[in-house]
Amino acid sequence: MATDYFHIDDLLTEEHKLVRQSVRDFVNQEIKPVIDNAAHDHTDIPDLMPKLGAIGALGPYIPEQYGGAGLDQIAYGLIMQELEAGDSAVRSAASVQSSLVMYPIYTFGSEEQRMKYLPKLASGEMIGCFGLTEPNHGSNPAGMETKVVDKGDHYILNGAKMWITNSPVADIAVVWARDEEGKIRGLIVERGMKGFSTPETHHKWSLRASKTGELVFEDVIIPKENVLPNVSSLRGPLSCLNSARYGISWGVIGAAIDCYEVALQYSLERKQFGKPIASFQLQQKKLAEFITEITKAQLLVWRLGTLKNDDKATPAQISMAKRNNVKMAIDIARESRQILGGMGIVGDYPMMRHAANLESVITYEGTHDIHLLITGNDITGINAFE
Ligand code: TGC
Ligand code: FAD
Repeated sequence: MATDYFHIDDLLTEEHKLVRQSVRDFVNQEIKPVIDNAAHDHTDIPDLMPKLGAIGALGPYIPEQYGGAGLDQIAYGLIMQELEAGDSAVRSAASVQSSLVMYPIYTFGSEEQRMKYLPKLASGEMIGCFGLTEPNHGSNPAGMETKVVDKGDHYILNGAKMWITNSPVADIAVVWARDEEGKIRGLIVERGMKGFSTPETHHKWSLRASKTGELVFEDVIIPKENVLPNVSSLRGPLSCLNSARYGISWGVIGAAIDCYEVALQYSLERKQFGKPIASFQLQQKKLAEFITEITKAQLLVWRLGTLKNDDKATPAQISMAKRNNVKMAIDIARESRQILGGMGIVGDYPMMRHAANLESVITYEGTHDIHLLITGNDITGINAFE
């Protein structure tokens, strides 16, 4: 994968390029050869998390003292891009662990919590998941019903979360719940706690190489030391989403480039009417538009990354990038499949898999329409959610 029409590589450091190359090599060696079968059979990629840990893809921007790689936000984005060129399920695994589990423990956790969980999450020895969405509250997490009650020396947790990436395989879950005062609290729930179960969601037609499930809490006793001390409002979980949405806006460029490069190559080799199909204007229009949209998306995330490095990226800017880039990628996956004709529907080529995966990506971390309303709110000052 080398598509770089506007020489964005000139804006990268040597470290960025080295990180990108090592993740690209990993994806070519460990993911691409097995991903079609994993997606087809709805199975995990063996030892994915320790392998991601070994290449520094879990918590890349978490400081090294906690097991992270201490990299900047551009490096994080490049890692997500390369992983999603393999499959959105692989990027999902890395972004949930990094942005939705390690980030809140690092940002809102005590020093003891950081030391207890972050190194094992960074190495992939421990798998985490993030529970915000509920059966009755997806786009509107402020309505959450999961309840945590203070019992003096411990808390009791009741409720349910739904659509949780990696819940069936997670060792811990960062769970958001409302307390008696109506405040939103973050809790670390551990597998094995009595009353905690994680039923799997079956029959997905998207992200088939990723496990998705529920989190069910029936009078789960939560020790006080498992509560994140430095968060008490919706701002907490929503700030985790900023980090994950940022990663997605880079990641999907990887999926789009994978589709574009396969379609370009195929169009140069496949002959109809005595000529390569790349010589037909209609096919060139598609390919030219793909590279134009990919380039625009690359420039958007590069600038967003520099803003994020300076801690200046706003949630609304991140929403714009997530919405634009996911739509760009899903459109390219669908259109590029057509360039392959009948061959576009078989698993030897990645388009159908990417397109199906991107149906989840355009939905999770805030739907396409929710992100548009976030932009609308930002530019007009009028909240159209309610
Ligand atoms: P609103 O009243 O606007 O805000 C409540 C408080 O939160 C603050 N805030 C944010 N803070 C940080 N980052 C953000 N992005 C923030 N957005 C809002 C806000 O300033 C306020 O703070 P304060 O101190 O004044 O109280 O909240 P609202 O209830 O009107 O909702 C706003 C809305 C709709 C944008 C938000 O709820 C939303 O983003 N909804 C979408 C839900 C969502 O994205 N869920 C994702 C679940 S996780 C997931 O999908 C993981 S997939 C993982 C994978 O496999 O990769
Ligand atoms: P709803 O909120 O019911 O929305 C349905 C439709 O209504 C959407 O089109 C939406 O845009 C539209 N809509 C809603 N409100 C408005 C409005 N005000 N104005 C206009 N239109 C509106 N969640 C987690 O917490 N952790 C995870 O790890 C996680 N992983 C996921 C993995 C997968 C594969 C999937 C599919 C989802 C995952 N999610 C996760 C949940 C995801 O974040 C939600 O699906 C998403 O936020 C949308 O919520 P919903 O499905 O309840 O849809």
